[in-house]
Amino acid sequence: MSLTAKDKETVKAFWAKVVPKAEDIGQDALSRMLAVYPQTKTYFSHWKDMSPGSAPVKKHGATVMGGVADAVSKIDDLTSGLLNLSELHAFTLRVDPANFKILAHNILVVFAIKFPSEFTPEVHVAVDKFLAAVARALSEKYR
Ligand code: HNI
Repeated sequence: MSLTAKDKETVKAFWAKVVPKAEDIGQDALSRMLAVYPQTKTYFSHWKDMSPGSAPVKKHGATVMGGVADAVSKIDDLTSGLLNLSELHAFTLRVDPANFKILAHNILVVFAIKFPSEFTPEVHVAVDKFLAAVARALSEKYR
């Protein structure tokens, strides 16, 4: 399902609230992904410590949220905007694209926890569509 103009505005407005907490959200989402979907741990076996709140989890959580922030700025053309990142995950990192949906789910869960009043059903729908579109764009180079 593609994002309507209204969805895009909703995502951008919500993102303004996310930005100050992005690092926190990133590490929580990543920690949850690794704990609840342990098959995702295979990609991070080079880290010294994969436990929740560890230095690499914090750092990579911030990196991933930086990637999502970049995607917000490219919301009108995610496919070409995320082509380089897709190429990296497909050819260099060899991440199974099923994992993009798993991370998106964990990001949504953390949004719901951190923003209990702002994360309305309307925001939920728009952000869910956006993260699904990001996952699709990241999967582009796998074809
Ligand atoms: Ni992902 C590196 C963004 C999902 C495994 N990832 C990055 C980088 C960005 C990024 C940005 C740093 C790129 C660089 O160095 O130039 N990743 C994103 C985004 C999503 C995502 C926006 C989805 C929303 N990545 C995933 C998933 C996995 C994943 C689901 C595996 C389960 N990513 C990696 C790995 C690296 C990585 C592995 C390299 C990390 C490292 O420490 O070497």
